[in-house]
Amino acid sequence: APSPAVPSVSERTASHPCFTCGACATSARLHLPIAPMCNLSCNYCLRKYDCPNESRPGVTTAVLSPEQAFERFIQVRRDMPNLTVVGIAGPGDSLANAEATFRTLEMIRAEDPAITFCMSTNGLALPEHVEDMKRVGVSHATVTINAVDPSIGARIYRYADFGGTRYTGETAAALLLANQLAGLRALTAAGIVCKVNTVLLKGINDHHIPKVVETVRDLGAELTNIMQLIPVKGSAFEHMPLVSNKELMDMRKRCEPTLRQMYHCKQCRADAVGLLADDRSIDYRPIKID
Ligand code: CLF
Ligand code: SF4
Repeated sequence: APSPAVPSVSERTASHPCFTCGACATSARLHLPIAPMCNLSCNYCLRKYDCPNESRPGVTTAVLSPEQAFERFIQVRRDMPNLTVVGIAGPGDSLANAEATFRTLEMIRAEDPAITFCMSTNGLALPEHVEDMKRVGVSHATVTINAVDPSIGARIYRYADFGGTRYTGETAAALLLANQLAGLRALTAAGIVCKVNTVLLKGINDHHIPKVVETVRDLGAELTNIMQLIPVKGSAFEHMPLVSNKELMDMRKRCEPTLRQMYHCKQCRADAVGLLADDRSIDYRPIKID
């Protein structure tokens, strides 16, 4: 029997609801919440919520095993003929849970060569995993980069766990940055289409974001997604000043001549299902009793 048509990378981009604005009203994505742990500590994060780098902080997400995630994929593909993308976006970091992430993607890839794989990461563990991403057929990736200067990064990150050691301060920020930039370069060299998410932090990186956008453009990123901070109660940035929609739009417009900007991000949950503007995850989450 002929195998199902495997789309080219540009066809995958055209049907990816985050990378192509025109696809977001028609193409659905499925986030599989299989990645609970994190190797980084961002000041705007409180680990009991979804990773705010990619996901809206909400109620605690039920974490799935790779087998449960595979079952959910089969179920959602049956329910949604317009499903084009499977994404791994937390609730922690996809690569701080590399075993679960790649086992899940391997199982799905064996079943479906056509579905597009998308991964989101803080980038700390990226250089050591680009080969794995290629092997399972990840075509799209998001790296969250909030600063390209360790003295600014030191105000955003509390610590970074790498190679069995916990780093803090500018050492942590410099290590994170080196891995993010090397990882991004390796991804784009491998033909993986990359987006960079940046959280706009008033008084911390607002003046610096154009530099971030230039830097990631030079490493081959296709677009940047400058996002609002959603202050999480109990996090170190709980009382950070809010960024207005106008301030956010002004920053995106200012960066648009440097690199294509994303304007339609919904700051999705780690278990989001369906169209970006119509999250159906409630239909798939187990009923919570507490
Ligand atoms: Fe998910 Fe992210 Fe892939 Fe999209 S979401 S891993 S790139 S498939 Fe999209 Fe949601 Fe915004 Fe992310 S709207 S939070 S940008
Ligand atoms: Fe939290 Fe995400 Fe940062 Fe990890 S990468 S500390 S989950 S915001």
